Amino acid sequence: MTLHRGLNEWLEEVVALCKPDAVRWCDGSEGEFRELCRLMMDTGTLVQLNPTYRPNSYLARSDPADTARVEDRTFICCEKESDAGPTNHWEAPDKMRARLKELFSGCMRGRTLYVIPYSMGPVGSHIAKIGVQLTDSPYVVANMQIMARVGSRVLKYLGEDGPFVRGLHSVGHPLAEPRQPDLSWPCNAQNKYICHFPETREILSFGSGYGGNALLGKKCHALRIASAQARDEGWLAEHMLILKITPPGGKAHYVCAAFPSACGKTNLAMLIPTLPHWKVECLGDDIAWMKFGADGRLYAINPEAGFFGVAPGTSYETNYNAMRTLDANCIFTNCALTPGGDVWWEGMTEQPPLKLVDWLRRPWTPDCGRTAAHPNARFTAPARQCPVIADDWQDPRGVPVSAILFGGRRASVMPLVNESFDWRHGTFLGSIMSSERTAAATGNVGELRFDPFAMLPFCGYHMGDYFAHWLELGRQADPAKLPRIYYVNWFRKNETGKFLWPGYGENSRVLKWIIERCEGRAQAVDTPIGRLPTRDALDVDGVEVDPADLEVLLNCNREAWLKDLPAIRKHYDRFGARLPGELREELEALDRRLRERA
Ligand code: GTP
Ligand code: SPV
Ligand code: MN
Repeated sequence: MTLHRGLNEWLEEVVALCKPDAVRWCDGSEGEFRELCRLMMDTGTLVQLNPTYRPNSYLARSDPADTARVEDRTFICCEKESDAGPTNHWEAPDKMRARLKELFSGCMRGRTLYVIPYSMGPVGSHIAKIGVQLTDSPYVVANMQIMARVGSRVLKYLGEDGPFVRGLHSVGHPLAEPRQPDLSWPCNAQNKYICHFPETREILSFGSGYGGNALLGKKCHALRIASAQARDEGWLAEHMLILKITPPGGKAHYVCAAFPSACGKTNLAMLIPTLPHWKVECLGDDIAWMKFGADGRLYAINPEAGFFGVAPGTSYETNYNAMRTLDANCIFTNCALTPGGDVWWEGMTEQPPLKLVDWLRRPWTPDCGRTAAHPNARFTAPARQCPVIADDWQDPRGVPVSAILFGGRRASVMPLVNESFDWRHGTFLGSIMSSERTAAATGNVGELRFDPFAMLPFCGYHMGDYFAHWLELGRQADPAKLPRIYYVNWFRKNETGKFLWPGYGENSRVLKWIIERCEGRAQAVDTPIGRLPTRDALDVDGVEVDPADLEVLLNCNREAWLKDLPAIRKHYDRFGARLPGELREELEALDRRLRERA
């Protein structure tokens, strides 16, 4: 219960519309988590994993029609269509509200409506924000408990009139009386709507119970709504990990990195350096909110409290720290189940188990020709359990950022690492990011698309205005105090499709060069595309890379870049008059430099 009038009135309206059987205020306690998990075991939503292996951990298996974010069902509903821009689906707020009103009408019959007050960021931090999600999904409640700071303490902080983002969510599957048995994963696959009203800071999500569609604090609030708020208030809400890196005997630096979904944020955030005496610690793996401090530097917080990470490919070899984070108190979704009652996914062990139950609850053997886990199978894990969580990960002041990395999956063209000439050029590099699509969203895996700043599916307003916002913040800041901007690519391949760079822990070599650049200690060569490491500046001592491959990785390939320019021009043309002139100038300057004689 709360004395917050705005919240009470909104709740009353929603109850009248959705007609739940009961309302429950979530307190965020451990008892509540266990109680809801027991409830979900009764409905078949969860199975408890063998507590000998993973105490207090559960496996959920979703409806096969509800396994990832649905970008084509995601809408930005601002008053003017032109404000949503060419990269978002738009609908007029009134029209969308009317349509949703019909869908939400009676949609919670037979269910409990849960009230989840949550804070994105440490409660009380000047960078943090409050939201309240109303949902009929206990799975969402349990996941939100891990992913955000949830419950009574947030409500108390909100007081009687504090501002909050309103999020209404329903799986869209009412239970007709009397006592219709529930499905193990109720959803409404034919009628998914993930709708954002950035002007009124509201989210309405219907029909899906999965990940970013349903855990509204994450992509819907912390990126789509927050990006619009950040533009209005002069800060940044970004799809970025935050890590802390300490050179041997040196001073710690903080680095943020924006890679598209399933392109390596969780892995980089928890990396174990292969370089001796370098230390990497984790502050966040998916989202960063950044504000300028009184000293003129850019400070970042991780608004989340947990990791909703890609399971396939995660192993003790590739990401030991993630594996250890998963030891207890986790929810796994769409992974396979072993006969001993533990989870498994592709890549977890070198040899698959001889027998499994796959994510579709069918018997599975290694020769059956299907994957056992869904490619977008995920774990939900408390960040505090990460063995390398930085001691200052919850510092309400945030941490000062030394460098920002952009990157994606590019089999060709993009070198291993490239330093921008300055903030404006860095903004240019972010704006032309492209990456092969992954299983994190429904669509064609492998298809190359532009994904500026890894924000294509997450920017809550016109992408051209978003570029302008980045440029504007750079103009207002002291250039000497701005983070340096880099473009990295761990995914370069040879003709046979093999990765040229070993990646994972070896990426510490690239981080080392970046930190040494920030400290003015490492060499670079100017090329048409930016500053690349000189051959001796990148520490490749002991790494297994063919010298010829290294040449490719550290080379500015003028012909390949020139071939890419028409696509970049077309990409820019989409933004029309709202593409900042500076970026067009950057593109023409790049074109000129590429054509100059070497
Ligand atoms: P979201 O949670 O969807 O935002 O994804 P993410 O950016 O956190 O991606 P994640 O770290 O989970 O990595 C996704 C996939 O990329 C996994 O299958 C990893 O094994 C693979 N991957 C991560 N880092 C590297 C790398 O350095 N090299 C290669 N080749 N693959 C990598
Ligand atoms: C992503 O797709 O970038 C994710 C997973 O982090 S989800 O929460 O589903 O958006
Ligand atoms: Mn993500």
